Amino acid sequence: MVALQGAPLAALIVSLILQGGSTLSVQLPLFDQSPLSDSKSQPHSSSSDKPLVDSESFQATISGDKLLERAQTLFKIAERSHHEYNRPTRVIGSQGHLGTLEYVLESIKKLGSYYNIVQQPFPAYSGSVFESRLVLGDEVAHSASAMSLTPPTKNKEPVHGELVLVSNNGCSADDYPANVEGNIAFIRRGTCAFGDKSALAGRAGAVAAVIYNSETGTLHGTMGTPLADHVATFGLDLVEAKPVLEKLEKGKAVDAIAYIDGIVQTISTSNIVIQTAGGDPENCVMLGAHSDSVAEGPGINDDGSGTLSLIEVATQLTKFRVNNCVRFAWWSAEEEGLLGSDFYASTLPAAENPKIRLFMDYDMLASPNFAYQVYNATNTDNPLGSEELKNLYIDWYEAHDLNYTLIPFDGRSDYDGFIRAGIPAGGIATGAEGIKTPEEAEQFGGKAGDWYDPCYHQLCDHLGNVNATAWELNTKLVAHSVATYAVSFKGFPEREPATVQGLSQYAQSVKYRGDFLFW
Ligand code: DTR
Ligand code: ZN
Ligand code: ZN
Repeated sequence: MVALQGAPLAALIVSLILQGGSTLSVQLPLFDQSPLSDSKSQPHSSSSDKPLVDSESFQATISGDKLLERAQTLFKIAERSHHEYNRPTRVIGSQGHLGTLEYVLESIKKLGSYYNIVQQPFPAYSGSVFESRLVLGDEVAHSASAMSLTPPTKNKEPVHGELVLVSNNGCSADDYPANVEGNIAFIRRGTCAFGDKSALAGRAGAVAAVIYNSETGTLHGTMGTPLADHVATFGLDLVEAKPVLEKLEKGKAVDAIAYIDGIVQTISTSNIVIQTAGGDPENCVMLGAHSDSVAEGPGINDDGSGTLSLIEVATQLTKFRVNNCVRFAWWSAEEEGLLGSDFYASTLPAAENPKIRLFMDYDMLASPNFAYQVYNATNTDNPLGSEELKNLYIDWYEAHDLNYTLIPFDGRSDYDGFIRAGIPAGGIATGAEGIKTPEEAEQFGGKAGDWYDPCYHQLCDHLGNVNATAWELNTKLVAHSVATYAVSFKGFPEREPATVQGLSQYAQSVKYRGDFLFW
């Protein structure tokens, strides 16, 4: 699970959770940057001296002030990126993100032997598009958007060619006519991923690809994992595509110029996963938040809030004993397309997968114009148990006389890889770029017509961008979710083997990879 490579400046003895749940201490390289600070592990009294965790006492340990104090530390960490990015950020590869990982590790190491810690490295990709333009005939295509993780055009210069209409949805090599070679493929959205279409176009010799939308709206897509065959690829709005399409269908020629200047970098980053030394290792409740932000800002709400809630919950849990094991994860590269959680879930050994009874996602818990949102996971469309988890959140909000709304469970955060791996999942959030309705303003307060998080993916996602009430309250709910399953899975369905039909149904209904469409 952990690749031990490189010549680390800082090597630490970290307990490794082995596949079977046993533990081993190894020299685990951590960062090539500065050695971690010198905190001494606090020896903890044996777990058997402690009271069994109960939800009420555990929730009582959660304090909003402590969360806000941690947020100040996190913002200072984000500021370490200043010299490279001219702004605070915790994007993968930045000092701000490395500092975040260091902060998570340091905070957990202080808790002594209560947890075993694993750092799971994986290759992530980060793309930047500096400039792009698409000209169709004589017109600049204003809706054209270079896909995330697209390669640039050849030599980062404009390429010229005829637009060549690809048959069907361009998901098979046969759909690409011979004259795609040296020209620009014009492909309809649908059936397969944008990255697959781009690779097929590349293999057919296209110099660029344009994928036009099959429904209304702009097409901001991602290529997914970069492949050698990918060519520079744009998404295009249907309204702008239609006149071009009509000409091509009538056999008329349409010239195009495509230009993308950008880079795709491979960055080695890592997930951090910790597990209680106590509790039944065959039955784990797992929860996660993402440690990275977008490049545009420090990500204090997204997902500093979830990251810090998990640190605080993990810290307070050490006052108690657990019956079932509790596993926390801080995912990396969520913002690049859920890469860390996807890597973890898709590489779980077959014997390990069933030990995770459920996964709970905590991404954006403190939006300033918040709504209490619960992912609308069901047992019909998702692995059995997802609905019981949804009901746990609903019951808690109802018991506290609070309103909540159900939001689509559509692959926009780190639960996605778990559902694909057949593991029940769900979670709560407080809203991103969506607009608060007048009804929601009545239910939750705040401002109708504004985004739930007006600073979503922006520089202003800083210390002023959290609602302390929502954050503390939701962190208590995180504690409740942990306490409930750490005590017992009574009434919670046994894990079922994932059905191929169920998984393909989910895969077909989910079009997002994090913040981007991917098919
Ligand atoms: N992927 C998250 C934001 C996010 C999670 N779920 C939703 C639902 C609707 C909009 C946004 C989100 C991020 O890290 O940006
Ligand atoms: Zn985000
Ligand atoms: Zn997020």
